[in-house]
Amino acid sequence: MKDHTILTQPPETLTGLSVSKPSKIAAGLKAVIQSMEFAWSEGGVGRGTQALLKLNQKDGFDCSSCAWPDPDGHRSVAEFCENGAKATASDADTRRADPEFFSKHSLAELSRMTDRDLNNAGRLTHPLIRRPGATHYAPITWLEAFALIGRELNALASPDEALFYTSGKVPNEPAFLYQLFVRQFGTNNLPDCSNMCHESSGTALAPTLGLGKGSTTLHDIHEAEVILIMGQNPGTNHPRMLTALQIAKKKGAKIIAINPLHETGLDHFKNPQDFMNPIKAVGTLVGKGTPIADVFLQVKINGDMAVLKGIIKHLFALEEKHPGKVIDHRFIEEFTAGYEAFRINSRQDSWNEIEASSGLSRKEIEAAAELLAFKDKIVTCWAMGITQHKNGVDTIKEIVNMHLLKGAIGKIGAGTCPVRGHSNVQGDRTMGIWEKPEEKFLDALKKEYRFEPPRKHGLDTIDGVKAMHEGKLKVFVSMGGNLLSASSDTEFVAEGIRQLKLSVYVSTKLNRGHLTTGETALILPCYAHLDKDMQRSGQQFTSCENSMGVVSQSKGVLDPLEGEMLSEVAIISGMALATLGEKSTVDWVGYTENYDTIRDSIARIVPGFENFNEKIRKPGGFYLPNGPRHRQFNTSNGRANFSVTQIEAHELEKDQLVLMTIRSHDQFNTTIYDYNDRYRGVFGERRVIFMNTEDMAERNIKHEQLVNITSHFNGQQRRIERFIALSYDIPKGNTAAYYPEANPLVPIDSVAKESNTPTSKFVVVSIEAA
Ligand SMILES: Nc1nc2c(c(=O)[nH]1)N[C@H]1C(S)=C(S)[C@@H](COP(=O)(O)OP(=O)(O)OC[C@H]3O[C@@H](n4cnc5c(=O)[nH]c(N)nc54)[C@H](O)[C@@H]3O)O[C@H]1N2
Ligand SMILES: Nc1nc2c(c(=O)[nH]1)N[C@H]1C(S)=C(S)[C@@H](COP(=O)(O)OP(=O)(O)OC[C@H]3O[C@@H](n4cnc5c(=O)[nH]c(N)nc54)[C@H](O)[C@@H]3O)O[C@H]1N2
Ligand SMILES: [Mo]
Repeated sequence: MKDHTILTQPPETLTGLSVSKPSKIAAGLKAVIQSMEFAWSEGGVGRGTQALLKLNQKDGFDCSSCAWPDPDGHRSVAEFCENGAKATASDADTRRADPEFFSKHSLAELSRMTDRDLNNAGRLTHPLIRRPGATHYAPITWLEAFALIGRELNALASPDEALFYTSGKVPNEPAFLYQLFVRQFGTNNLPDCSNMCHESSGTALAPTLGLGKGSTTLHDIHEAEVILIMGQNPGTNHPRMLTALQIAKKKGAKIIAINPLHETGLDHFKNPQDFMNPIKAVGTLVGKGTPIADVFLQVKINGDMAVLKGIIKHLFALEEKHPGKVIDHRFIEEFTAGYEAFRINSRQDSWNEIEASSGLSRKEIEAAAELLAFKDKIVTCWAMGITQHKNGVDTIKEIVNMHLLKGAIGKIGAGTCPVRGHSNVQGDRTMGIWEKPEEKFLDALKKEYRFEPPRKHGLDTIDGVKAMHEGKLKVFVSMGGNLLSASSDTEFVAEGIRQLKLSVYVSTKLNRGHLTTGETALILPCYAHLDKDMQRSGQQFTSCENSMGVVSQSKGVLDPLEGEMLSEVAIISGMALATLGEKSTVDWVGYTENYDTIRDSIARIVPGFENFNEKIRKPGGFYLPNGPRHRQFNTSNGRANFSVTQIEAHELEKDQLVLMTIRSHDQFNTTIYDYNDRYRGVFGERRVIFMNTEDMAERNIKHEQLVNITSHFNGQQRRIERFIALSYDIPKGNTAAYYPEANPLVPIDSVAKESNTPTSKFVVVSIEAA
């Protein structure tokens, strides 16, 4: 008898682990070889190389991997990294997940494939429908698909019964049209992946510095004297950042890395781009590479607040010894508010508490503070190891406190640098993808399009999932992404999605999220960044905003595979026309025929985009306005605000450990390219849990033994089984496993204060032999 259940998680079969010592050097020759192998195997030699040569070039397309900026001036021939090459190869795939493929495999069968095999099915080529009760996806015409969406949306009792999710690869032009469609339909239910990602950064930066984005440019990183890298694994997730760090190091910068793991890229780096340059190639890829971190603080998970408090405490102490040399009193006086309360609060923290919470010695923390004490060109970079915590917002406010104390903001070589994830996640927010839009933005929409936008705030990702679970939502539309696997609490999400009347996925490639569906489901295939987008007025380009607020062009270079894919702009316009019909005041057809007309509208609505069409045609694009960069703090009191924060106390029971869910080297979020976490020395397997050797001994668990993991939250338990325990250099009491395999453990209610971001880096678990 065939099993017709649709699995919501990857199959539990083990794929063949082999382990070696973690790598000491990031990138280097191996990275070059890996890039080429991926490009040639999936895209074919011609297509793969053609695409790679245009990746991140001024006349090319924006890498759909991370949001690290491209250099403003000269760009190397190979302006990409190994992982950008994997993402490109995956999009350039010549394999086709076409209707024939779907006729051969039921949803239940597909759900038994690994995530890698689902991605390897190839590019989605035709619109597909899963009709109520059907076992398979079947083809449907675009017209029928749009009409169905229109019918279901218009049948809702309220527009708030629909949820419109966005993943951060969607470029500015489609993102703008998407939010416009959704708001004309009548709701602000516009959650995005940012809610699970850097939401804590925006939430902390807006009230303190007056802008929910970072303040540094690439040039600032090059010019910095000290760079802190907190809760980030650049070697894997932002490899081109290592090039910037290498430049800074060569100019004498000191680097402080704060991480529970000795991540390879934080240690040594060999620039693979040197390999592409024949003069530099000789001798650069052999040898040790550039050492990166000068001080490495192997902090306990969530010990960062304590580290920052320790650093600040020591800065105050050094200021007493060297009055006027450590703290920038002039800056504080002229630009900030709340200093006194902050200063008094900073005195409260005892070294005992700081050491206990951080797992570090006072001496180690003081050594870091001493690197900072007499410098003011300081940049702090951070990512998910900081944001995905209950107190993520406060920890970022403490980072801001440190910068304000040193006057290390709004000058060359200094600033805050939240390192973003998806290539256009920052731009999507700028374009209005936000469940809590600003009134000013809505007013501008109203003026341009003569309609009354909804003012009531909508649902973010976690509240959206909860509303689904409560049966309050009927339609779910997903512009890219994979909410099922990316959200916390996989089973909880699945239960919600199954109650929907209609789920719609606009996607480039097949993922597990397409398999757990509402009563009816649609997959709508779209172009990727690298596909040529031909419309009535000729080839179109779009634009993306990188992590440092630079907006640049992205123009596809490959002929799309044979099939019926449409651009995201065309798909959104199709949905809007079918749903809004005559009611809409927007020229959806005109917008689709020529994206310049979308940009003309954006130019009238979004500050910083004036003369958009002209500026975007300049090679390299343009910078968006950034107050903090110029010491203009657009907060409620017009000043940069110090905050009063506390160290978070975590009460764990005796046998409990803390689990962080992290990315391996061979994945992009829920897209799994392969099974090798090369830098950490883990090959062939993702169902692993990294453990401290003493914690293993206490539990009688041997290296490579199978274990079951249970998470604990408010008396609830969640469980995943058959993971391989690996003895690894990680602080005692801490463990790590890969996202998304470990997501069923993350409790839906365990979220960061204020930002509502899942605490994906702090899951309380117990572990026992399987
Ligand atoms: N190749 C590749 N590139 C990517 C992605 C990808 O999946 N693959 N994803 C993209 C996206 S959307 C994002 S948001 C970024 C994510 O980029 P990262 O934030 O670098 O990704 P994570 O793997 O989540 O790693 C978090 C890092 O924080 C550390 N960490 C965990 N908890 C703590 C803590 O409490 N304190 C400190 N100090 N460190 C901690 C972990 O050891 C790990 O090194 O990367 C983007 N780029
Ligand atoms: N436990 C745990 N959970 C996490 C995290 C964690 O660290 N730990 N990280 C969180 C973070 S930082 C993020 S950003 C989220 C990511 O959450 P999502 O953004 O929802 O997930 P992705 O895996 O990036 O989405 C991949 C899918 O997007 C589609 N896609 C790719 N390119 C395009 C495109 O150009 N256009 C369109 N329309 N579709 C495209 C493809 O179909 C692909 O399968 O996950 C979060 N979840
Ligand atoms: Mo992210």
